[in-house]
Amino acid sequence: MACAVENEISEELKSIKIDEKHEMPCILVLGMAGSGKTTFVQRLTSYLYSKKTPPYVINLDPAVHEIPYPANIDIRDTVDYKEVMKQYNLGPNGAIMTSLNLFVTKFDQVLNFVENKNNEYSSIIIDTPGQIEVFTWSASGAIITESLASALPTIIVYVMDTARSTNPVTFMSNMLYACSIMYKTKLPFIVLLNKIDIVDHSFITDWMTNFDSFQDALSMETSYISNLTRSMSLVLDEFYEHLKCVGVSSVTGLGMDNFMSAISTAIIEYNTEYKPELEKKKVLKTKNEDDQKTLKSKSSLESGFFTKPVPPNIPINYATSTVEESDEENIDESEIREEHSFSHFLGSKIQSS
Ligand SMILES: Nc1nc2c(ncn2[C@@H]2O[C@H](COP(=O)(O)OP(=O)(O)OP(=O)(O)O)[C@@H](O)[C@H]2O)c(=O)[nH]1
Ligand SMILES: [Mg+2]
Repeated sequence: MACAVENEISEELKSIKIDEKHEMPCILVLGMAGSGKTTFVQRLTSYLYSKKTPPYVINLDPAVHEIPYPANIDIRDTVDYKEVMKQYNLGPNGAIMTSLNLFVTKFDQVLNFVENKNNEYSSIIIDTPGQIEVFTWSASGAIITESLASALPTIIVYVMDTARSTNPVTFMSNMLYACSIMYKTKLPFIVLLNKIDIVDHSFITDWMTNFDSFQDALSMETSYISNLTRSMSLVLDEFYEHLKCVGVSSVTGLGMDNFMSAISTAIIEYNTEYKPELEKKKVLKTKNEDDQKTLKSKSSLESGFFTKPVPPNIPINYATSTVEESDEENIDESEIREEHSFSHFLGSKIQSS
């Protein structure tokens, strides 16, 4: 059965590669520090190689010491993180952010390069820095995500440490983070419940589908946080409904077939839901830009039409003040004339009465 599924997935990946209409999907791996992003990228890379559908791998973590997979593009080849720390006098997080900012200035070249590889690779996998907020809440992270999403079917894979989520309050805080990233990126989203070789992820699936079971787990908690968590679980109910969760062990490779099926569904989702939205946005953006341009040219035309011509060979400041002064003189003269005629009118009225 597993073998049949594997063959089906591998055929699916081949068709993604061969069919010109299909662009290779971009899998953006995000997650809390130590959740297993890098190990998962390594696992996925070797899985795809074993299916003869090699991926194009990009490392965006400038601070990583060693990477256990062959990276086609490595941020460390472009930016020296330690040098950034020294030269800009920054701490570790500031240096990661600055390194990303420096790298993003070249990202259009990376994108061009990647797009040209469409026929050679099955997908793009991107590993991100451990300090998740540095990527998800920085301008460079947003630029990278948006430019990828507007060019290729981009899917966010949020890696969660299952073994560290057995506490319902910890699980809830992690889910809230996932939720915030999903709403921020507005892209197809997969929650990867990693490290299932340590703890099976069925308890999380249960919590997400069965409200009572989550309440039972929470009953052990006595702090005020448990009440908040209870309310939050009700709020997140709708979020859970549309969420794809897959249990994987990046160390043993367990659950990789399910992950690939989730990716196939996410690609369809991107093409049917997200792409039309993105295209609508693009059209609206170009329309706004065009409107802005015509408005600018119209206003410059109008201002040109109503501006009094500047006499030649006279400095602009001087010319303008002359025009204004002569205007004032005109107003004064006409006002004086009006005053005269009004007092004349009043005088004649008084005389006649
Ligand atoms: N048992 C087990 N350990 C795992 C699994 N995935 C990752 N690990 C371990 O978790 C630790 C962190 O893994 P990394 O892949 O470095 O995690 P990361 O998210 O890339 O870490 P940062 O980039 O520093 O945020 C390592 O010791 C891994 O061996 C897994 O599926 N099972
Ligand atoms: Mg890592």
